[in-house]
Amino acid sequence: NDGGDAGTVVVTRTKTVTKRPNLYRVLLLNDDYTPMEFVIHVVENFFQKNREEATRIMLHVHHHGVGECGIFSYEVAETKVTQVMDFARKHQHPLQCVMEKK
Ligand code: TYC
Repeated sequence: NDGGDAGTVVVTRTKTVTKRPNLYRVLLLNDDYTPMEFVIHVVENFFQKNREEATRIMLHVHHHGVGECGIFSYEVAETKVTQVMDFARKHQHPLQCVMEKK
């Protein structure tokens, strides 16, 4: 050998490091005043559920006090909460929407 790199083979192996995204549940809370129809509308329009699924979620919240509308990254969950809260306020309903870390 001449002291150069002739005959040297470098093998590089890469270890994949995957980071699971932090996920957040977006929840609706029950109250005595928000109309059922309004809640169904919210679930259909902000959480892309069909009428049947939206009705099921609304009734779950109505009977159990709280219910899940979806699971999202932090940014998306925060946007959903803001959109729902702004929409409820605009229509003068006390509907509450919150997020919690999964
Ligand atoms: N409890 C309300 C009523 O009887 C309906 C309702 C359901 C309100 C779900 C809020 O997140 C809610 N009109």
